[in-house]
Amino acid sequence: MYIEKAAYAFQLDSTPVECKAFGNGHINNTFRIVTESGSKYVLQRINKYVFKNPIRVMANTSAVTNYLRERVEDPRMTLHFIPAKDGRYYHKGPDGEFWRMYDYVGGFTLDMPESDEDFYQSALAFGRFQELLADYPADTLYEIIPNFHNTIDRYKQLKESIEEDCVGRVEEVQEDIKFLLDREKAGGLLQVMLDNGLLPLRVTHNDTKLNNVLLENGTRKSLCVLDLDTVMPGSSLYDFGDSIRFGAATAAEDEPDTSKMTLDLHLFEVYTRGYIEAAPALTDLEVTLLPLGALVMTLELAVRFLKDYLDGDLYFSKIDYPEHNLVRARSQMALVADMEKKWTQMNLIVAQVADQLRRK
Ligand code: GN1
Ligand code: MG
Repeated sequence: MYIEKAAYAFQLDSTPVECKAFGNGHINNTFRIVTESGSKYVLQRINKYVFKNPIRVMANTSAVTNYLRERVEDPRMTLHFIPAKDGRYYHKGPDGEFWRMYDYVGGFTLDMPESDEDFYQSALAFGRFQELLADYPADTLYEIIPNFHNTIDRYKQLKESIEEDCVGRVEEVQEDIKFLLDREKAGGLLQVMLDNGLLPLRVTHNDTKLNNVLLENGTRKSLCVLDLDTVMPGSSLYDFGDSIRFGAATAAEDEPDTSKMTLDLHLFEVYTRGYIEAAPALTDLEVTLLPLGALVMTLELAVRFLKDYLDGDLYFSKIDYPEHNLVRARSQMALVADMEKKWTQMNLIVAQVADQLRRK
């Protein structure tokens, strides 16, 4: 297999001797490499269907991590990409696939928080990421996936897929479509505010799931944020919202029993506290709109999963059974419905936490 050969292309400290599949991301293929001297690295093949221009992905991620390296207290607090033997931060294989390598620093990731503290630590990690990059010129970064969190555009794409109905699945999802279209206006609100300058454009991570935070073995303190492929200009509310969608939910993203899917208000408060504490650069409007960030991101993922189900699972192609993306979409819709029920409490929590932590 080419994986081992790809490993040889990078400037490792000695010969690679072990290579094992690693991690559980939806998009890239990841391997852990051990060299003769015992050093460990992470090798990834970049998904070219999702990332049309892997060279730009590596330009963004290497620029941001090199910037962060000069500002963190501990080198483990940012990823460290390893150049290939030709000095580039990627290696292109003979089949046109792109590979990249970074230091493996140990630690672990979680799909569900095991304690409040785990989730709080993830909020600190994403808040710090936001804060450390507050002065980074966002407009110098490539927009890796255009309109990635532009929910207005996501709705447009969903409607196109409904129109095309290319695998004949539209009829069975009429109620789901109605649920999403009924909320189209709310879904587009953040984008409207970004477009008219009410919300600042920031360097954002854009994929702030709990399992993208590396925790230190033993202390369980957050070390750094992983999976920087979608780092690009965006809104802090996307980052906050995606963390809540994934980590403050009472069930997994693909839980088939939607009655199990609710928002845990206590975890919502825990994350809000950590994020506001670690990112004082947030504006008052950003803080006020944090609950909307959670709602919009959850709605957006429902739209994306449903669109992909209608397209025949082209984007979220790692599915375990034919309805997997429909199940994912429905779990997200259940979470939206529960957030709507808890809307007043969510806003009250944010107001109270902000009052405690941001009082001048
Ligand atoms: C994808 O690769 P992974 O699993 O971290 C997706 C995110 C979704 C997420 C849903 C580039 O992230 O946007 O929120 O799945 N990443 C991309 O689990 O589309
Ligand atoms: Mg990931």
